[in-house]
Amino acid sequence: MSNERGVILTDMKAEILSLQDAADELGVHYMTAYRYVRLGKLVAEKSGGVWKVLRSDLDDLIQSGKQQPAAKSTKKWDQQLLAVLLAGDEGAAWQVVESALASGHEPSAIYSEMISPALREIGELWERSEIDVADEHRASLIATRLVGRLSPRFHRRGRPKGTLIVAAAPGDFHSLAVMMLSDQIRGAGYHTVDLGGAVPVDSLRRTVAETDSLTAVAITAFRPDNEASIRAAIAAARSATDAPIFLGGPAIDGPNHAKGLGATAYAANLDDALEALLGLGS
Ligand code: B12
Repeated sequence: MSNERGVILTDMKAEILSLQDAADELGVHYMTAYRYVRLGKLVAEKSGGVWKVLRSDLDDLIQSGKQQPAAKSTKKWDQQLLAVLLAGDEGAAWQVVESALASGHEPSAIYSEMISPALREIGELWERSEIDVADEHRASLIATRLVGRLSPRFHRRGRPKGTLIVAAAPGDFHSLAVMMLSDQIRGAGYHTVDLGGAVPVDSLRRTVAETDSLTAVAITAFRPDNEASIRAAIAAARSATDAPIFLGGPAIDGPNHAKGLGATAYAANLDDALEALLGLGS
């Protein structure tokens, strides 16, 4: 087993810990440390069926304090973000995000615990006609700008674990969700090709065919009335690769629905997709 710097780990036994030892030093449960590995926060490699962690990588995580935010609550911030998004106040929205960052929250938590829930709430308010569609557009544009500023922070050192293409099918303009998913996948250590919303099927097919060492394709679906396009997009991707094609998003009801549309597997979230990738031997 060798790490990315080409050091033979067998010569560095003292520098290698089990994941349980790493969890003990972090003061967290084994499953929490395992989740850090899955999310790309803690670098670990599997050797002989056992996770191994380099002392230097554990020290990096401890130094950066990245293990702490999980215990913190974003409650205070998510309500504030919702209020300023609804008010259309971009400056205040960035201040809320900056405050959350300053208090130790990671960009991934800002996406999953602040921006996503705020947008879901805004979608529900629109559906109940409590806000105008213009309010929803204004809020989602501000959210897009926040994501643009946070995106460069989803970067992980070292060689990418693989490459994922992320896209939405023709007719589905929910590109913000594609951006957010793409950032999160990049934060977990993969290279991403972000095609955004409403990708024409021929362009998707060509991109899939031209992408070297493709690990998987991730299709997001936010429009429930768009099944024919989703099916066509998946068929186009499938004609150009044997790599798994994941389908997720609020327009998909679960594994049977996803498979019925031609996907390899359903993914409710990034963790599911990463688990499934490992299960498929990638
Ligand atoms: C912003 C928004 C818009 C914006 C999109 C702007 C943009 N550039 O993206 C605009 C205003 C253009 C828009 C338009 C429409 N929208 Co709209 N929109 C939303 C809203 C509020 C937020 C979407 C978003 O970005 N969420 C943020 C993401 C990141 O949230 P998330 O779910 O947590 O995403 C994560 C997971 O789902 C997961 N995931 C998702 N897919 C996949 C795939 C894989 C493989 C994996 C691993 C994971 C994964 O990873 C994501 C990132 O962590 C939603 C509300 C909602 N519930 O989401 C409605 C919503 C999706 N829209 C809806 C509708 C009806 C429409 C319109 C038809 C009407 C309208 N509102 O004007 C049009 C359709 C336009 C079109 N042709 O596509 C409905 C869909 C109905 C339904 N039951 O599904 C929703 C749910 C609102 C509602 N409650 O009614 N919309």
